[in-house]
Amino acid sequence: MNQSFHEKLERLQHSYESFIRQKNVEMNEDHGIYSRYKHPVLTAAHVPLSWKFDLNENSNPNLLQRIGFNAVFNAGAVYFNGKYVLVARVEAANRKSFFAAAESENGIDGFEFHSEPINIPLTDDPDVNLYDMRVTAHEDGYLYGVFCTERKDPEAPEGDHSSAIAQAGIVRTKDLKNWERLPDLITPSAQQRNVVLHPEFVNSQYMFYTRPQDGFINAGKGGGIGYGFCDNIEKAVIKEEFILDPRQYHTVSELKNGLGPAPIKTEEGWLHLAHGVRNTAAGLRYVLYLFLTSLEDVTRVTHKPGGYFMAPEGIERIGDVSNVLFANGWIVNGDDVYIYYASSDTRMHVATSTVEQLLDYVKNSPAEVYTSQQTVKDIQTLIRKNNQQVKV
Ligand code: M1P
Repeated sequence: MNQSFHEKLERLQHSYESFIRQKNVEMNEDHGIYSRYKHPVLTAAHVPLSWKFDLNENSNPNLLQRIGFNAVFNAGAVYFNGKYVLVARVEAANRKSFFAAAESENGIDGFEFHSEPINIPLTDDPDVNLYDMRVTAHEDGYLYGVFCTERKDPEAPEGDHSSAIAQAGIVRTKDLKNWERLPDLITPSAQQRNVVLHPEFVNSQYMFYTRPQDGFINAGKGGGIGYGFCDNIEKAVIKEEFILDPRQYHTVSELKNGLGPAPIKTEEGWLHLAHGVRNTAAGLRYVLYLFLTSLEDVTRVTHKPGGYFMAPEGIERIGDVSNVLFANGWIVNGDDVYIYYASSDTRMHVATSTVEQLLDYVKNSPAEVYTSQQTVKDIQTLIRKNNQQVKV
């Protein structure tokens, strides 16, 4: 109990070091599409001690934590200089989110934060809160970060301290250390979240995936995952938005959806990871799904399996906002794919798969059907195919 400052510090450092050096363990799952891992890859407990404690005995003789951290989640991801880098949403105890990069040698364990969080420059209209960066390595040579920037709604009625305006902020870097802020994206929609930059020019223009929404929480009339084009990323204006992947009644994304990371280019099309949201008696449920768009026309969906690809399981179900899986980062390295997903707005996990497995899943799983009867028919088709094979 009566430990000296140095004993307390040594105990803290020892438990922190052994925690971040913990090896991860691949879990076997019968579906064969991807593997989960036993331990989350990045959490509030990974935040360095020097961000939390004043480590000077004179100014902090009781070695009390000075700054608290609530969660680390919704990370963008990029393979950079031979390292797997996550640009995570770190939420301090004061509710403010900011970005911090953490890197690992193998992408599944050993993630360590860079020495300091990322300081995003302000625009003329200062942001109150920043979150959910999508990192895109664009063919123009920059790494772009497109993120949600939030400010209080100036039209909020007196006494309403919750209404906010969400828009897409844009930064770019070449070294993940110095970030240049560009003007926020302008679109025809009242609010935007889940905006993502496509990695290649399309007809010599920058292409953004959008998620038009009427209000801060509700997508309202916003029809789903959208897209639009702009000529100049340094003053990005989308004049017209189109819908790529609509929301539909009685699907996993009937309430809202949003693109995750920038799509992966494969020989058979652009592979997209997205989240879908539906309402339940227990609140909103966020799941992940995949779809493929054409290489010739990136705005044409060629394959989309019905239902979800990943849904919250076990401990993933519980957190600050429970029953949520959200992914805005993945890394492809050769054929291997590292899917970085957050659970319940609390912690980051990894799931691994391959381009081959994901394309097989996307192309050969039954497409969305809209009735119970058609669902039964899909199952019967599979059973009868299997029965025929048994007879042969
Ligand atoms: O709380 C779940 C998620 O809610 C929002 O996502 P969306 O706009 O798609 O509903 C975001 O605030 C996201 O950060 C959060 O994880």
